[in-house]
Amino acid sequence: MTYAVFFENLPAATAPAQEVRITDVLDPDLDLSTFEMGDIAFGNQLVTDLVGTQGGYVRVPLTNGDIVPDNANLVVDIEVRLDFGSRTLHTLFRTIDPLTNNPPTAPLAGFLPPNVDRDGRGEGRISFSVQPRANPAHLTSYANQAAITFDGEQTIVTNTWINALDLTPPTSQISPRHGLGDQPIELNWAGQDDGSGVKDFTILVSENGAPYEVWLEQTTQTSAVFNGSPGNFYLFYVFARDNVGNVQRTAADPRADVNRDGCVDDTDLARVLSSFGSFCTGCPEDVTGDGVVDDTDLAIVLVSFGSGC
Ligand SMILES: [Ca+2]
Ligand SMILES: [Ca+2]
Ligand SMILES: [Ca+2]
Ligand SMILES: [Ca+2]
Repeated sequence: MTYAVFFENLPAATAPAQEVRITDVLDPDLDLSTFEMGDIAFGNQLVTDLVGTQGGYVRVPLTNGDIVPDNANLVVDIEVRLDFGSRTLHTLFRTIDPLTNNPPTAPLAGFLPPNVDRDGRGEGRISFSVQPRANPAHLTSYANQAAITFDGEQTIVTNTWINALDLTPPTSQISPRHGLGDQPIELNWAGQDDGSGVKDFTILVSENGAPYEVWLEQTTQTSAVFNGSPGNFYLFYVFARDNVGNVQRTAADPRADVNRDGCVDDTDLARVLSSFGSFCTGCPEDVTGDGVVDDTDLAIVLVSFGSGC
């Protein structure tokens, strides 16, 4: 995960900022050993010296003397330190007069001028990346919030940015699951997702027991009317996708997944065997939908055995 913390010396400020301090306590679910600094920027300067490190120090000559006349020959010292014990990233920008190694005495000297016209001259950022701990649990969340202090004044906290892991696919159902093409078939479907939420659905249809084909792909609709051909028999199947791309488990030939759990296994086989020879209309054990549970249905389950599991 990559984070950036932005800061700005407000356009209404009366003087450039000489010192900016940023602290950021990193979420307990992050693996600090994977921490790496990214680039640092302020005004028109891009500082890449600390990229890939876990901290360090860099001295950057100020180049904004035309905007801030008092800045001639000044530098900004940037120090980044990751305290593993408190899980805190400390970043300090300090304007320094290299002749004295102290902050400049001119009151209008400083590395970050007021962000006049919002043109970027008074903006800065730090960036870093850090990875989640290994094998995170579903719904683990990663919260980040930084605190920024200008010239020892009041501390401003940023918005809290939250990322959450969604590791499980959604589920969905369609009704009815079968119908005759003699009249339009009104279909309704719905889905549930634990995490990011259902994004869309794909609806499959099987005509007269043939393998399923896509009817509606990745639709956000939850109902539609299917117009078939008179005398033909149709089976319907839905699977859903969530907002981070987890797709509901689906057998390669969904006809064979009698109990609709996404996997063709001995449960499905047992249901076909226990109904073997019986007549039914639209029962899931009648895989082909021809009204009888027979060896054709059994063969489809056997050929698909293990699919989606
Ligand atoms: Ca957390
Ligand atoms: Ca999910
Ligand atoms: Ca199954
Ligand atoms: Ca059949």
